[in-house]
Amino acid sequence: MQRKPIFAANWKMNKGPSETEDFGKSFLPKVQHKTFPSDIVIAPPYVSLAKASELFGNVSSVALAAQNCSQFDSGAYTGEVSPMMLKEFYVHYVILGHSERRSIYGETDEVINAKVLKAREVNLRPIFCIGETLEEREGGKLEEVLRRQVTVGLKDVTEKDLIDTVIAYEPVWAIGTGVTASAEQAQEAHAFVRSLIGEQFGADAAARIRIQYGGSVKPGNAAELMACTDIDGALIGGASLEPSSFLSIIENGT
Ligand code: G2H
Repeated sequence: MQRKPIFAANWKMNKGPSETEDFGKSFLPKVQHKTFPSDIVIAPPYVSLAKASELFGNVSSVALAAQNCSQFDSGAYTGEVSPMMLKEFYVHYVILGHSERRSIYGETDEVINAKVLKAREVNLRPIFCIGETLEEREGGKLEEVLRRQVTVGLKDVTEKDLIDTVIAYEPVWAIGTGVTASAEQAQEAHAFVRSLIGEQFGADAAARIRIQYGGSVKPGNAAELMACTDIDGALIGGASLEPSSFLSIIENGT
């Protein structure tokens, strides 16, 4: 099964509107009027989405993502942003369940599941993040953790909605640390996640779903990781902040 790779820049809490504009000025000429064999996604902070949609809204090779969304439609939820609000900024994807949301903001598998379902109600495509801590891996709990995150996080998702979802496997010990999972470690985890999707949604869904790798992806390691059978692109933090570095990862990994 041929799956289109997807490279997504997760800027985290970096780049307000003016820095987003600077990035756009440098990145746009490199991607405008070009077709790529992969999907390219940029996830700026909420406050930079208006600027990003102004810059990239008409660029067919680039889609926008939000880094989070509420599990509710509207109402008394101070500080929150609903999936419907994001649609006004030409946002097509939303990162959900990132380990920083899980560990710093206490998001549980159940909350992440509610967000996935709410995002799908308005056709946003979740980039659904999973991954184990070093302690869990060393304690022999890798498969148990991934199984729980996938089973609960994707509960009640239909097969059709699942195909519009991207999974990002991000081992927590590799995030922002400069330590990358080896290609063997990453491939092994990706194959296991694909088998979990097979159990929960069937063989066709397992063959079609895209599973990105995330965790210290750089221009120098992208090719080796992306050559693995079950790795379909990357979710990139630090190395996506520089236009040339993000583009090198896309080019080296495709
Ligand atoms: C993992 C990744 C992007 P980085 O969080 O989601 O960040 O590439 O900086 O490890």
